[in-house]
Amino acid sequence: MKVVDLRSDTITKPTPEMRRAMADAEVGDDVFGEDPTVNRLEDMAADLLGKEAALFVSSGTMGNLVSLLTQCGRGDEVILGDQSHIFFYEQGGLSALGGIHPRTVRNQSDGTMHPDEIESAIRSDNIHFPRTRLIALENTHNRCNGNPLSSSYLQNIKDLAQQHRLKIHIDGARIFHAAAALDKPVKELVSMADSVTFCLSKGLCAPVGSVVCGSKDFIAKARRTRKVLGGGMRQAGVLAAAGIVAVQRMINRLSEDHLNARKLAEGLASFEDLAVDLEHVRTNIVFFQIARNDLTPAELAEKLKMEGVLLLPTGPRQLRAVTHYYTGKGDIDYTLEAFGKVLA
Ligand code: TLP
Repeated sequence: MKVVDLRSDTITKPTPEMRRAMADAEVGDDVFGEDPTVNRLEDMAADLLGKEAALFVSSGTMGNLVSLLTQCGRGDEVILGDQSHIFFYEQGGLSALGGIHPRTVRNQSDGTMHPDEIESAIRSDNIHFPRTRLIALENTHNRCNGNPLSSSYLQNIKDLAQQHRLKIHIDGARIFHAAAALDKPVKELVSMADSVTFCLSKGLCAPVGSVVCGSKDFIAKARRTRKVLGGGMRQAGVLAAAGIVAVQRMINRLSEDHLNARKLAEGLASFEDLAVDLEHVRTNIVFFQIARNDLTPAELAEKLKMEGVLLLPTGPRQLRAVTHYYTGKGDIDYTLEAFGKVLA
């Protein structure tokens, strides 16, 4: 049976070109800084994002953790969204491993945190309080409808951070999706960040890996943090080779995924039993709610699975669908037909 897997854009397997590049990759010991393919990927990534340097890491979670552990000390406080991936899905690694205190601010449905709410969360100099060190943003914002954060919003946060001498980290797991949706150069969306992580393995089809970018000094420190976390890889060029193809070939096509997501969202909205916030479907992530009481998300996902469509239940009434390289136009029609059968 044909299967359309919309659970995540992390499910994408490497393309034939990536597999060839992996097989042919020149490698060396990256802990000695001697893997030419890793070095090339890091140079390309730094260039692309307009930063001085970059560091290849195993995952988005490791990229965020390495960044926060490098920017903050024990007892420092990070302001971040209550729906952010770092807060929601990373086992509280920042406090478990770094002794960093998370201070959550409400995420609005577009993924922003209101600047006034951020400002009132910033600690004053008081012996009772932790020290606020950093604001962490997420762009696009996964749990907030995959919404991209605009340049003007990012500029406001930069001004706020400067005024209070705070650092900024961007979890840019899908930063190229944000750039495509906003039609802005990615450099503009990360220029205010002291550190930024982007993922090669979501949407861009590489099998493994993320890249952390920042100043030379920050990356030198981040390299030490990666090592203490056990993330010093050796002949990692076989992985970086796929990452290079991802950066060269996959970024310019992301709008196709956005169009497919839009088509899917509009199709889903036409079912009486489903509710979709169409205004917020701007990238490759579609959240929708079940508007009847006799069907749970797990039951709906199970029924759709029998029809060859895989989705992720994400809340008491909610499911998520994510489009990606392997979601063709025909697959959206196939998915909507499956919904038609299951909801009939
Ligand atoms: N997100 C995954 C799941 O963990 C939910 C997904 O399927 O969307 N930041 C953001 C914004 C992410 O969406 C993710 C992965 C990560 C970080 C973590 O990346 P990995 O899985 O590489 O550690």
